[in-house]
Amino acid sequence: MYVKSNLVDEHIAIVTMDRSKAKNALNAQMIQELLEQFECLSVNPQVRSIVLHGENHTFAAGADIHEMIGISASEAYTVSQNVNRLQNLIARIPQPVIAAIEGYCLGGGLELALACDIRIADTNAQLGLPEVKLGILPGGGGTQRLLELTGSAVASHLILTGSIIPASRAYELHIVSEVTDSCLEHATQIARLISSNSKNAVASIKRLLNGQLNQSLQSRLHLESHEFSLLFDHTDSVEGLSAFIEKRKPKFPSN
Ligand code: CO8
Repeated sequence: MYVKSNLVDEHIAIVTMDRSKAKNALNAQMIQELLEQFECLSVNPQVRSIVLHGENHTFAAGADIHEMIGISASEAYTVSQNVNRLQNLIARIPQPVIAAIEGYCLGGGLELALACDIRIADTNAQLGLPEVKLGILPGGGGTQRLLELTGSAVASHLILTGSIIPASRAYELHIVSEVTDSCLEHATQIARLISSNSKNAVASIKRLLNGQLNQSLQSRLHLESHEFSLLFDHTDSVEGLSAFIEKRKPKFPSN
């Protein structure tokens, strides 16, 4: 078993990648186990937010290079598609996923983090897509997700050079939203904040923030109005709005 998950504060799932002897490099078994864990968490009504991190102060040093040597083009296509499936699953599940990035977060490891909703980096983190140095490319969504996140100047620079950058630079480039010296703790604190909000509103917001960028602004605004209006059919909005007027903490029925 390379992936385990435990629940803290009843509502926060901490998913741990643990293949320390290989710097948590993602092999086929680990990708399969991540798929199974996220499938399982997605239908667990108790779980309101998820933190993904790596054991031994390393997020993941990429795809397993040993497993990639000598594979055929069609096998490489399957690897890329499996990683896409995992990333689409992370985007589709109702709970926000926070990547807590310590140490190396390279290649497929960074590509996985890029699929998460929020990325927090430890001051010791080192991030990059060094695939070009191996004669390959970031085939786990990296070229497109980094491009979407940072624009083409930064994405081209990082992917074409294969440079590895420290957390502080990743923050400047908006690849991570915060840098801290207690990464897992801080990510769990963010998960706690999310879990205290309406589960229903959080799921709606996640749907809006994910996967809509290929549509026109007008259709995205239309979707926003649609999701916004649906929340008014739900008792969470009545409770949230009333609690503010009554100067008390809301008790969301969906939580
Ligand atoms: N794959 C397999 N094994 C690895 C990997 C890896 N990506 N990274 C580290 N390891 C292993 C090493 O082989 C070593 O094993 P052993 O002790 O048996 O020799 C062990 O982990 C410890 O590593 P090092 O001794 O090298 O430790 P250092 O602290 O000296 O260096 C580094 C750490 C800098 C992380 C170094 O190991 C390194 O450069 N690793 C490779 C980084 C890399 O190139 N990543 C990109 C891989 S390709 C990729 O991700 C393609 C993605 C596209 C498809 C998406 C699929 C998910």
